[in-house]
Amino acid sequence: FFLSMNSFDNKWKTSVLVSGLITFIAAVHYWYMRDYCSTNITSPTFFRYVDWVFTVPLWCVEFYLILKAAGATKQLMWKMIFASLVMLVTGYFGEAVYTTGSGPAVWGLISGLAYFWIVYEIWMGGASKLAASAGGAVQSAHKTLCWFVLVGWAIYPIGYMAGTEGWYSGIFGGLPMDVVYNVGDAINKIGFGLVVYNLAVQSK
Ligand SMILES: *C/C=C(C)/C=C/C=C(C)/C=C/C1=C(C)CCCC1(C)C
Repeated sequence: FFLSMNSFDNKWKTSVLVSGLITFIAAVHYWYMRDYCSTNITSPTFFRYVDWVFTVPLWCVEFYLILKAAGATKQLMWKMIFASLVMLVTGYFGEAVYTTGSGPAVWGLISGLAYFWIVYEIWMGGASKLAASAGGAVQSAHKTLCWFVLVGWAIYPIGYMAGTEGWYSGIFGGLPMDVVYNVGDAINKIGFGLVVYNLAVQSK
């Protein structure tokens, strides 16, 4: 992403740069997580959430950049960033702080509500109207990103339910949480970056 950046129109340069940043930040954290896992033989929960706190808001910035040409406002971007931070902080509470009794289920539910707020905002709120009015490559990229959030992001709550105790443990308890999170990150960071890259190539 970094090396190809300059071959694109100015309009797309920042978007490709952000794709590079998201994957680069994740690469650095995975480097630490690998060390942490092999030394402590436990999940690198803290590093994972630190990574997400940087990369998920960047994801929201990317959404905004793609729709900027269609008239997206910074207000939309900040709304999404706020919702994503609520989702991550409450998820961390359930996974690492309030880990007994109904703690994980309750905090996971609050986190899930913030997640659905984002889903609603991009599928049916202001962002979808802007994308429809832009049409063409912008609209189809927006649609693809919407599917990433609805399906790709839904991998994370599955990992959460696999790794915490709650009413859902009988359903998801057998899955390896870290593997589920790793697959989610690969799809949502690399796959997402490629969608943005493709958009830049198409409308170059
Ligand atoms: C690159 C990293 C990404 C796109 C991470 C996304 C993380 C989520 C969508 C996490 C969502 C969660 C819930 C919806 C409920 C349970 C707690 C979380 C934080 C795992």
